This record gives sequence, structure tokens and C-alpha cells, in this order.
Amino acid sequence: MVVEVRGGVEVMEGNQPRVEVNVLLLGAHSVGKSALTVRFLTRRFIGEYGDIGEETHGHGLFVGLNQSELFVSLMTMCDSVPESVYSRVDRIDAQDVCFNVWDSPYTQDDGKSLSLPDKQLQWADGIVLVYSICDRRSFHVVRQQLQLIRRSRKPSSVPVVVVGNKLDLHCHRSVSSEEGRLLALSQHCGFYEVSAAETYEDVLLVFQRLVHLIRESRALRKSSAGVRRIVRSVSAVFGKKRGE
Ligand SMILES: Nc1nc2c(ncn2[C@@H]2O[C@H](COP(=O)(O)OP(=O)(O)O)[C@@H](O)[C@H]2O)c(=O)[nH]1
Ligand SMILES: [Mg+2]
Repeated sequence: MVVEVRGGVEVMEGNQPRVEVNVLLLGAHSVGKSALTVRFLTRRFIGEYGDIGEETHGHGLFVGLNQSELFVSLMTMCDSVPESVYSRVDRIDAQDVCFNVWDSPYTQDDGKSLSLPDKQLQWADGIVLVYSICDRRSFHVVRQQLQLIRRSRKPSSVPVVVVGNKLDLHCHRSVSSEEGRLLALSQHCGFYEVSAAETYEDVLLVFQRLVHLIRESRALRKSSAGVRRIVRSVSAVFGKKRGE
């Protein structure tokens, strides 16, 4: 029995609580966002991926794959949920986690200043920011996107994992591990270098780390809301006493 699946957090499947996390992938064109998404969802690397455009309704991502081969489901569309979100349920730390993954195409290659749609940022519980270790320009894009995320209306603490992809091409590396790690550390993000082409396990680690960061951030929000409630009740009592 599914009680609630509306782009939110609280889901009950039977009697078992299930965590729901919305994961947004960002980064420059051709860094491997779709490759990482497909790796995570299907464990496979298929080489070429159509972009999930507004018009494709989620089918572009899986060019070359038979839809029936996939153990993913296209989420039910509703006002607050975009068309191209794929979901996968995983068991992490003895709890079912439903990943809703939005692999958004990069559309800022026209020389205009970079911006991120508010719709995406408000939807996301956590963000995977991808660059290619062989493409310095894509690293600058990640740096800029990170600044935009931290300045956005969303709480600046939205969990982010920075990912340097195409590790198998390390002989063409133009961004060092240290630079990537330093950027991530300076903005309190997780950091991984992976190869979507070569390994599933490392890609899985990225998503698992993001879940841990999301859990931490939710727990922090809950406890600070609790503290605010206590402070309000205490000031109400003392305020009353002073007025009496
Ligand atoms: N060598 C290598 N190529 C990759 C890797 N990940 C993606 N690619 C290739 O890079 C190109 C762009 O990948 P894609 O996922 O479409 O990038 P996106 O535009 O960020 O979604 C494709 O030709 C992929 O096959 C990787 O880890 N290693
Ligand atoms: Mg893509």
C-alpha cells in the first residue's frame, strides 16, 4: 500500500517506512551525466545517450536500451514533478530508499551567463555536480554552478557531491584530484572521481554518500526546528509572566 509518492519525503509501503530522495544531476555538456545515471539505474554503460530534453518525456536517456530491460520506472507526472525523472529503489543501511533521478541537460553553451532553474533547485533533496577530469572548462562550470546553488533560495546547506568523471581517461587528465577535492571541501561537499564507463561500484558510492548527506541534513533541520519550538514556548511563558 503506497500512502504518498508526491515528490516528497514521507512514503509508507505496507508497514515499512521508505525514504524518498530527489537527486538532480548537473554539469556541463558531455561530462557523463547520462552515463552516470544509466550506470546507477541499470548497472550498464551503453556508450551513447540521447539528452533527456523537455520533449522526449524520458525516453532519450535510454537510446539503445530496450525499456523492458530496465528495472526503472518513469515516475507519475504531477504538477511538482518533472517529466524526465527515473526512479530506483535501493536498500541502504537496512532501509528502502527510493531514488528519483533527474538527469538535466546542460543548456548554457550559448555564451549567456550561467543560471539554474529554480524549479530544479526546489525539487532537489541532493545534487550531483559532474565534471570531466579531462575537461577543465567543465570544472569551471561546476565551480560556477556550486556558487549558484549556495546563493539560491534553497537552504545553502543542500547536500552536494562533486564528481570528476572519466577516470579511465586519466592519461588525458587536465584537472588534478587535489583541485577537485579542494573545491568540494571548501563548499562542504562530498567528492569522488569515477569512471561511468568502467565501474558500477564507484558510481553507487556517489549516490549512497549523497543519501547519507541528505539524512544528516534532514536530521539537522529537524533538531533545529525542535530547538526553535522550545525557544518559542519558553519565551511565550516568560513573556506572559512579565506581562502579568
Ligand atoms: N571514456 C569515458 N567516456 C565516458 C564516460 N562517461 C561518459 N562517457 C562518454 O562521454 C560522452 C558524453 O556522455 P553523456 O553521458 O552523454 O554526457 P552528458 O551530456 O553529460 O549527459 C559519451 O560519448 C559517453 O560515452 C567515462 O567514464 N569514460
Ligand atoms: Mg545527457
